[in-house]
Amino acid sequence: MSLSMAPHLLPLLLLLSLFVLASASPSPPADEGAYIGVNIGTDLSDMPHPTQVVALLKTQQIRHIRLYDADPGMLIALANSGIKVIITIPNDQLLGIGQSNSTAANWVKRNVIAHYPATTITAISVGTEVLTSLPNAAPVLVNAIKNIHSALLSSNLDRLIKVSTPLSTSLILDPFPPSQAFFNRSLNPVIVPLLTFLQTTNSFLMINIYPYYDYMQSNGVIPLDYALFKPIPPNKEAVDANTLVHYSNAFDAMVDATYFAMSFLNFTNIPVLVTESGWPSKGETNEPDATLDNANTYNSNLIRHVLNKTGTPKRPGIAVSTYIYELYNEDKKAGSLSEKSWGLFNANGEPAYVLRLTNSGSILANDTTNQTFCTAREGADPKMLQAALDWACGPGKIDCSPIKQGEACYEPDNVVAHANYAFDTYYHQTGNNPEACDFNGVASITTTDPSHGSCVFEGSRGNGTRNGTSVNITAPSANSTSFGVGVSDLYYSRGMWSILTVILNLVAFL
Ligand SMILES: *[C@@H]1O[C@H](CO)[C@@H](O)[C@H](O)[C@H]1NC(C)=O
Ligand SMILES: *[C@@H]1O[C@H](CO)[C@@H](O)[C@H](O)[C@H]1NC(C)=O
Ligand SMILES: *[C@@H]1O[C@H](CO)[C@@H](O)[C@H](O)[C@H]1NC(C)=O
Ligand SMILES: *[C@@H]1O[C@H](CO)[C@@H](O)[C@H](O)[C@H]1NC(C)=O
Ligand SMILES: *[C@@H]1O[C@H](CO)[C@@H](O)[C@H](O)[C@H]1NC(C)=O
Ligand SMILES: *[C@@H]1O[C@H](CO)[C@@H](O)[C@H](O)[C@H]1NC(C)=O
Ligand SMILES: *[C@@H]1O[C@H](CO)[C@@H](O)[C@H](O)[C@H]1NC(C)=O
Ligand SMILES: *[C@@H]1O[C@H](CO)[C@@H](O)[C@H](O)[C@H]1NC(C)=O
Ligand SMILES: *[C@@H]1O[C@H](CO)[C@@H](O)[C@H](O)[C@H]1NC(C)=O
Ligand SMILES: CC(=O)N[C@H]1CO[C@H](CO)[C@@H](O)[C@@H]1O
Repeated sequence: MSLSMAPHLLPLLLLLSLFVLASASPSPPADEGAYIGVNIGTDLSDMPHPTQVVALLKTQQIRHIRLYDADPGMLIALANSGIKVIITIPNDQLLGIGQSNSTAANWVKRNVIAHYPATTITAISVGTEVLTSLPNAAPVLVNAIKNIHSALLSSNLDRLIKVSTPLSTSLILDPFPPSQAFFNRSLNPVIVPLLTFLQTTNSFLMINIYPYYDYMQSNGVIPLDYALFKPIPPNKEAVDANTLVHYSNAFDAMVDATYFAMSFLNFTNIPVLVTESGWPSKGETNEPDATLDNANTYNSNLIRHVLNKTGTPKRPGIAVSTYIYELYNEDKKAGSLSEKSWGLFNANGEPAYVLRLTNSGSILANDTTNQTFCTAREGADPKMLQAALDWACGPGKIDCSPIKQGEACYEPDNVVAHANYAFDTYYHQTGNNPEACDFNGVASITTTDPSHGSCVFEGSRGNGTRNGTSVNITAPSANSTSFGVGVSDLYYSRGMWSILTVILNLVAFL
């Protein structure tokens, strides 16, 4: 069972975002199906400014986020970004809201009405794992939910903004086999009215699923590969003896356990939204499975699994959208090293690891995919470099104006630096075709970003995300349509990084 301690206690934010250009299209890409979101915790010693957080979300094409509060700075920064946000009522405000309609109405006025619809708030999470982390608040939980809903209702927002509350899977007893799972019966006085509310308002059950903890606490009963969605031999699959369904991963088994626990109480049509899931990338010596490789494997597989819309064995094809825990590593978080290490990114916007997401759509795919550059081979003959440079800027038809005198990539003024720029631009124009990075043997592919100062190379994340604290990329979104078709063409033909470069240049220019 997952611990209710650990990663869920801090205030977190979730963000979804559209890449700047996407705001030029009439509507965001289909969110009707399954999507991946990201939680945003803020317990960092150098928490980026909200505008930088939003810039990171945009470059990463993260379009759904969850916040652990309703921070006005974040909600303002998210305005007009198209990013869909779940905001949270912190546990310590539940009592007041549960006891008073007017407190609830004020909360909605201050944190929702003040920002909506510029900021696309899609749901309100009333508390976080209240039944496990603040059991004393259990008696007011459903009241708080209803009061918030009735405040939305009186503003006609109840159909647009869902209300729910994230549960810990530790409330589900006997989760395996899933067909025998049930909610801790002593909580039925809260769970039943909660499910009734979710059903009548077409909302979803929010649940936090942590195969990492299940695995850690299973004393070897749960195989690591099963927790990590790795392929396992059929004879190692977990079989539900009642349904004869085979489970090849812990995540699906827990989602099905959640469905069964609900149907045990006769609720059969409430969708499940996984509000947290993830894997830590670092840990203490007694947390040997909190590694970069396992975190990468879990999150890469989770993203592919969710976006593949396979559903689960009990509900095949039914979307189980999931919010990854979490955007940033949180160095100030209390607890062991693993508690601080759930992030996909460091505070400076560098990916903690390079997700393996080839061919799984756009989210996170291109930014945390291993970046490559094409530069002059070390020790290459300067005359051959000059010839290759002349070719690239001539018959090669790349834009060499940035290496002209006075331009961003002119310094350092030597043939190696200029060839680096020209080779890399050519290489990216061919869609990173390795064969394009040859130039008679004087060029080679590298993963080291040669960008420097305001000279941003093709394929570079640029300052905006390489150093997530240094650039505000908010200006272009307001005027994105003015980029028009030309930019979109560029976008599709040359990949998003060249666009980012264009935007960065534009921002610098403005
Ligand atoms: C208070 O909220 C509840 C729902 O939580 C609603 O049924 C009731 O009518 C509200 N009362 C007032 C005075 O608005
Ligand atoms: C069920 O919930 C009650 C009340 O929160 C708690 O005291 C009890 O330990 C829980 N049972 C299990 C098996 O977790
Ligand atoms: C669920 O429905 C069945 C059949 O209508 C009924 O026998 C059972 O008592 C119900 N269970 C609960 C928990 O309401
Ligand atoms: C994706 O779905 C197809 C069928 O819908 C399935 O065969 C395949 O194994 C799934 N892939 C992943 C990674 O879940
Ligand atoms: C990127 O790929 C290169 C070459 O395949 C590899 O050496 C490097 O470790 C990778 N970088 C990361 C951060 O995974
Ligand atoms: C990129 O960052 C470097 C150092 O952090 C800075 O000198 C340079 O001006 C920045 N370039 C842009 C385009 O912001
Ligand atoms: C990022 O940029 C900020 C402001 O320019 C600077 O203070 C900080 O040291 C930079 N961080 C890194 C990791 O380069
Ligand atoms: C980013 O924008 C915010 C708000 O407009 C501003 O307070 C902050 O100083 C800006 N940061 C940089 C590095 O320009
Ligand atoms: C951005 O758009 C506004 C109106 O939507 C316009 O007034 C302004 O001039 C535009 N700015 C640029 C740089 O195009
Ligand atoms: C959104 C986006 O730029 N996606 C691209 C990510 O990279 C793959 C492979 O390079 C492209 O095919 C996608 O178009």
